[in-house]
Amino acid sequence: MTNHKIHHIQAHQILDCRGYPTLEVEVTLSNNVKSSAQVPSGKSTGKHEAFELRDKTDEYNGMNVKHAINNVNKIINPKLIGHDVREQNQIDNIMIELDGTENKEELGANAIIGVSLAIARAAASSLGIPLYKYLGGDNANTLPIPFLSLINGGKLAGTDLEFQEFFIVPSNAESVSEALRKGTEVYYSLSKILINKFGKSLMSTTDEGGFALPIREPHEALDFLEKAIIDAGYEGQFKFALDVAASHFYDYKKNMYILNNKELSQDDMLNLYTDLVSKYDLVSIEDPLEQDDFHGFTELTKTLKIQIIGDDFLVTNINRLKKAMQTQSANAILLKVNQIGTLSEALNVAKYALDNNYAVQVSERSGETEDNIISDIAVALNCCQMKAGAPARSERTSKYNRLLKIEQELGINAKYPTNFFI
Ligand code: 2PG
Ligand code: MG
Repeated sequence: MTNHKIHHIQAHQILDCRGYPTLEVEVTLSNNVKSSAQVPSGKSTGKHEAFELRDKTDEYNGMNVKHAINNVNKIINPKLIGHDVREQNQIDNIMIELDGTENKEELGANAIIGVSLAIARAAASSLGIPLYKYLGGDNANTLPIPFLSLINGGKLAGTDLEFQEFFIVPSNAESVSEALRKGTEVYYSLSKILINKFGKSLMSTTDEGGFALPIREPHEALDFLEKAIIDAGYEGQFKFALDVAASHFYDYKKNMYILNNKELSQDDMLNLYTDLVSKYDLVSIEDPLEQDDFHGFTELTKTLKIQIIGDDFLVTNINRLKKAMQTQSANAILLKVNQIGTLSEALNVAKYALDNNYAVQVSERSGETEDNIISDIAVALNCCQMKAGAPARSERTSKYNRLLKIEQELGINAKYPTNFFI
């Protein structure tokens, strides 16, 4: 009789891909199974996200997480010892109650999510099944279409390009491995184009491994992507997507978007998107408007008729998702586990979305670690889409590599969607 009880939980500090401290949490069970999880961190965060606890001391420029680590080791650990690790919901609820605040500011969402993810991994290991099967059951076998973020601006780059992410979306691959191969080849051809155009010294990458370019206009970035696809020999085999992250260039006093020193109203933004959709094969836009503009999202979703994803807008939060559904604002939600702070809450939001015809895109954070749990979550949900940055740099490729591993493991049972959008 296997004993799946929690024996000990221990957090320690590691560094994320930006060199900032974060937590790694290790769970040890009575049967000696050990599993761990590492906690990611956002930079272009939504104002309604769960609270990330940082120490605000001199160490690491105020970014240390000793307090959050202490909360895991001294407060959460003693409360969870002896609990059955398979009781994910119950364990998450204990932590939510222990924290006692609306946005997890007492213990820190970074402390809580680290435990929550490590618990899920330990349960799967203890049962001897892969995590995607543990979370999604026997039907968890659809690999997601990877949204590959090749050019970045906004808060993820030190350039004048305000839109945050420009993606290529493989649209006619037969498997995730084929999609990744073609996407990565486009990344190589893009880098050649950029060296020719701007010179080697201007080649720099951003927080997510995409390129940082001395350009300002969204259409310039899309033109580079189009050319890179053609040069790689894949004309017509990719579509495009954007994460605009519009809140960060919204002026709350003027109620205007400030793009390239011009003031744009909500209508102007809608016209800009309509124009881009008519010129490029653009199939998905994330956060096209300011994060509290439900009315604007309704208008835009109705008019553009493509996938509109809420990230800062919906923050993986069930209440905001329900409000969006009532007002028909957006038609997809970005799923970031640390935005809400427990795995159970994140999975509930995702299932609620999928059950009600909202699409779900599983996402990394700009401050990532080598942890690849989001790939298992994407497969568990059969949600058909995932973004993890550029297909370069280990904190990104760890996720894509995990998809390749799952594809191998599933063998002939692996499915790959022909389409992701509504
Ligand atoms: C986003 C993300 C990740 P961050 O806005 O979607 O791509 O950025 O993790 O900084 O919120
Ligand atoms: Mg975003």
